[in-house]
Amino acid sequence: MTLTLFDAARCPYCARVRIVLAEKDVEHEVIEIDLSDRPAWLYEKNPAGRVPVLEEDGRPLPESAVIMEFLDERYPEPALLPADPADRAAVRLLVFRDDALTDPYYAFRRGEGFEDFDAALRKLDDSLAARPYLAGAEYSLADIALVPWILRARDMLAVDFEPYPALAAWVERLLDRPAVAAEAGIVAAL
Ligand SMILES: N[C@@H](CCC(=O)N[C@@H](CS)C(=O)NCC(=O)O)C(=O)O
Repeated sequence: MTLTLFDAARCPYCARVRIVLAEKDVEHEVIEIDLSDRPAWLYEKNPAGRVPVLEEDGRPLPESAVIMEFLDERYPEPALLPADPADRAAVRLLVFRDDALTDPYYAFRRGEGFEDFDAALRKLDDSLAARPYLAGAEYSLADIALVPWILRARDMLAVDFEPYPALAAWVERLLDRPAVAAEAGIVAAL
């Protein structure tokens, strides 16, 4: 079975897939896409022309949330979705509502003020004050889905996490994992 990730280092959606592949230690090839001059053939793999695309034996799969779940099913160890359907649904809901974090992140990045991003970070901080991981006691796809924006906020937008102690502790907890630490290394090199 051959697995190819069409990737872009700066892309947080690709980061999700990179982290899942690293957690599961899956052998794969990486093709870096220059998004400012992307090849026409990318649209054959994803009509939206976006990365990530993961191709297994010539079958391209776009959309990071779908790819993450595909990888969790194809390579079940370590499991990144809980066993119980209600708990799985809770993880999926956090991923499905990722725009609660990403919309204010991009608005802040566009220079539209910090207020909404601050509110989103405070919400995450509140929720992480009650549990070690976003969906509860266990690390899951929900953490992987959101941490790419947090790492980029910290390292590329110079956001200080001191006002969000539970969020800061969660980042440190995640950085203990080699898969997330590797992604932090990619962000540091951007
Ligand atoms: N919903 C997609 C979003 C992917 C996405 O927006 N990727 C960006 C890079 S971070 C991209 O390819 N942008 C190029 C474009 O929008 O034309 C996913 O989750 O995979």
